[in-house]
Amino acid sequence: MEVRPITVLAGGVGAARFLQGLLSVVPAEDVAIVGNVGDDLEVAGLHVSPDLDTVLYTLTGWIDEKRGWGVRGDSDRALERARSLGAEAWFWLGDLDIGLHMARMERLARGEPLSTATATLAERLGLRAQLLPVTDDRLRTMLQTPEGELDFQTYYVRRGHRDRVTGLRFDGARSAAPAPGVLEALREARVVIVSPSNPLISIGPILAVPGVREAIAGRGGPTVAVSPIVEGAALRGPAADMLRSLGHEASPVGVARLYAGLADSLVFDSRDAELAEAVREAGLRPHVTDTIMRNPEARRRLAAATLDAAGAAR
Ligand code: FO1
Repeated sequence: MEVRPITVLAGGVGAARFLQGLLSVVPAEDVAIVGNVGDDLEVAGLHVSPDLDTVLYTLTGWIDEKRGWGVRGDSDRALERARSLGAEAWFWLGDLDIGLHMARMERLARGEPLSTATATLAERLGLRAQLLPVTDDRLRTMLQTPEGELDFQTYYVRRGHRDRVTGLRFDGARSAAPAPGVLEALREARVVIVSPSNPLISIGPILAVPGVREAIAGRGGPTVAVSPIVEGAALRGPAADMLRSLGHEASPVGVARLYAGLADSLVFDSRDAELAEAVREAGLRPHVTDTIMRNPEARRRLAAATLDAAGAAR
């Protein structure tokens, strides 16, 4: 398999928006995406991969922009029927989205690995970037909270990420193998980008797969991370509170410390410009720009600035 020039580590919504910007400045054929599967779950026997699907729907124009996930304009007749028949159905699945899960599940049930099933769905939806789940093995993010240990979607969706997180565990990670092509994509790409996703629960599960961290740390070429934290807050989701409750600084400096030894540069928001020296002290070259991805033009500019930070010719 030919290795693409750019590999991006991706979580969900933030990563998908960043990638949308990236694909407006480089050809999609130049990009490989290594996606998080720690958020995956089974709903009524169907395997759902929310982060892979968010990337897939965003890059193929199907995404519900307002929510950031799911299919634009999707109906929920199946879900309503299930509820009317006594199902709890707390995880919202639209009708068109269920169709995708059925197509994926059919392949998984035949014994196809997740990476192959994902490649087929991506191709059928017209995605020209390569979308690789970090592993084909079962890997699940588990969070310790005062309510006990919760699986990711119970914490995030069912309980609305209101619980204080006191610990994290990536169930299955230690015995998981990188999916075919993942290590090559990380080692041999000209540039690796860590997208503006939660470093603990979106990028963390990717790095927890044996060999992944080593492949990135051992690279000859540049690795650039983008901070999802601006002025002590996350652009979306519980990243800031979680960083704090797990003993990290909720700032680009905290993010830089988490990526020290892995990335050589950190792109972060101009509003945090005064932290440049502290980011440098953490071991990453600081690059300050506007990181709020409010529209396609802002996404394009952030992607371009990130490539500039990598010293990549465009
Ligand atoms: N997020 C929610 O807040 N509520 C939902 O019911 C929900 C359903 C859902 C279904 C498919 C999908 O691809 C994503 C979905 N998400 C939902 C988003 C998802 O839980 C999170 O955005 C990610 O897992 C965090 O990156």
